[in-house]
Amino acid sequence: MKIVGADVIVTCPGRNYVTLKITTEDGVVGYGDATLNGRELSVDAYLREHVCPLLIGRDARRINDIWQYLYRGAYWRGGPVTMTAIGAVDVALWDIKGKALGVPVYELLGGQARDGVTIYGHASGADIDEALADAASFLERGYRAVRLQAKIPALDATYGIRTGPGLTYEPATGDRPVEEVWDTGAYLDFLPSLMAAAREQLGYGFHLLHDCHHRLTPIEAGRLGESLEPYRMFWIEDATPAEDQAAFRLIRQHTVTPLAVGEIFSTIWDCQVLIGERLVDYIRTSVPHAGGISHVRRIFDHADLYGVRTGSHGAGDISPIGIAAALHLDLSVPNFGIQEYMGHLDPAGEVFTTSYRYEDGLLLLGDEPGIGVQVDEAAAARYPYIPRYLPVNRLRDGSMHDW
Ligand code: KDG
Ligand code: MG
Repeated sequence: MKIVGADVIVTCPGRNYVTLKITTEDGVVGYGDATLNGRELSVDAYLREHVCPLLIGRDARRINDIWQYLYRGAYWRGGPVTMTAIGAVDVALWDIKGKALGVPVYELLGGQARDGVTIYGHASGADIDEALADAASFLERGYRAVRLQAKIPALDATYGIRTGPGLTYEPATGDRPVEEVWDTGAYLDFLPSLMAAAREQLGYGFHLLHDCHHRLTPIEAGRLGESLEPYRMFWIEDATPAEDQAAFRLIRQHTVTPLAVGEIFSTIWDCQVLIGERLVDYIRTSVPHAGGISHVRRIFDHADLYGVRTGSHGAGDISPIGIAAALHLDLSVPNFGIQEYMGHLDPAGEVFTTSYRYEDGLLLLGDEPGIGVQVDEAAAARYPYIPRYLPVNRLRDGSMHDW
């Protein structure tokens, strides 16, 4: 089953997506998500210049060998660009294998361990009332878990907040990063009042999550976790800059609020200490950014040994292909925790047709062979790439601050 084509499709149907398309000699086509938010063209170039030519002529059935060839065979291994590129190849090959055998990928992973995948939605608002109204609308639609963010009153702008009622927030805007002012003290003082209001008005009958976006020091994270304990958070996410695994030892000393981290991790080595020392409760590595289904499955297996559950990243900058790939893994692993899901705004639906569907707080996969996402290349061509960037943060004195 020789690979005869490996092509990259870059498109911006509402936001930028990079898709790898692999074609075999017998005409089977597989797709992988190669989107790396704000660095889209670096993965496009890595694939086109350094990976696609090496795929031609290889046997598409040998996913493990191709993965090892691209990872072990590269002197400059690891990192988000390389691992996103490898992830796209891996998912496209799983897609091909499923289509060739006529089964959905989750069947190849051992079959379903659950009926559907519990997701959490993103609720936010310009103030507490607006954020709670948004959260209530998720609960009315059947969601059992909601991430809650609200604008910090003392700041002009806060990342992760939708721009108006009825809208979802878009993480990347503008052809250069917007500069926002960050104030940790104002954030730490405000957040308990948001979560207190959420529990008071919406009750305890749903999972409540919050994302700190890597902005705290370990002791600040400990203080935040402790201050939120009465509100029984499902997790606080990315409390401190994620590359410092040892920081979580200090956070753990101060709070029993569950911790999640890992959306920016690329390999199992990035979370080896975090998992092995049980320093986190949820690991957020995602299929597209951490080497595909093959590698993230290893991370999840490692996590299972230590009682750490999965909670994969699923923001809108992960394409429908990346989300679908995640769902196949979510459906099959023993230690599934939760899956983030922001959805995709139109006109993404013109380019990507998915077989997964929402029902009563869950995403359900059908029995379509492979990953279950079709790509309309003519539609993709109507939406050329547009440079878009996430904002950056400075303190009030002008210092750059962490994401
Ligand atoms: O590309 C980065 C975004 O996906 C990220 O900022 C969103 O933190 C995020 C999340 O948890 O969805
Ligand atoms: Mg996050």
